[in-house]
Amino acid sequence: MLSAQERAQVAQVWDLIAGHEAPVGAEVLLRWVGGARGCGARPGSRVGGARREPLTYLPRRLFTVYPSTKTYFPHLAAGADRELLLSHGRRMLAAVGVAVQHLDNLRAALSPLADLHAQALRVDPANFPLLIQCFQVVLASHLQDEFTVEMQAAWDKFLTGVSVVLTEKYR
Ligand code: ZNH
Repeated sequence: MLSAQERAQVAQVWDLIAGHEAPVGAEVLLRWVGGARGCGARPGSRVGGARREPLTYLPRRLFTVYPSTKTYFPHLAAGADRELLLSHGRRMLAAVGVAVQHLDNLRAALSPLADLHAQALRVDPANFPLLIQCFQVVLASHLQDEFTVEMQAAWDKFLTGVSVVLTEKYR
């Protein structure tokens, strides 16, 4: 499904965020309000690195832009429990990392996660494009010019492929 060039672009972007799964993943859901201590801002890191500080945080991500998505995360959406938000962010992005390593084999690699979303969580598939969009906004806001239009296109296609797998076991 992805061309060789698209695969390379997906891998390049992953290399830039790998190691920051928790803050990046949490920020896809809810952007923390605050300065250097906000999600994703670790001095010296590529994501929110020194060059780009201070970051001005706007609380505008999935839960803010698409409030209906909060219904799935009653324990997280208020943003009160930052550790919980980071831990879900880490798990979500770890799964994306697994997908990056298994581009040829997404269906098998994500099969247990597909069962979970279809059978236990029953997340309406319409929510996936919303999360994908917020994911790209987070990447663009942190990586800025490093996140080229080609990378965005590749990443969009990749995340759409992940979503297809995660939503195809619904009955
Ligand atoms: Zn999800 C969970 C991933 C989308 C909702 N997730 C989850 C997890 C993971 C994920 C890894 C964990 C699991 C375990 O623990 O075992 N997701 C994911 C991905 C994606 C997603 C990769 C895409 C791309 N989700 C989604 C959406 C939604 C969701 C769109 C809605 C809106 N999830 C969810 C929930 C959960 C999950 C609700 C549970 C949480 C808790 O538990 O806390």
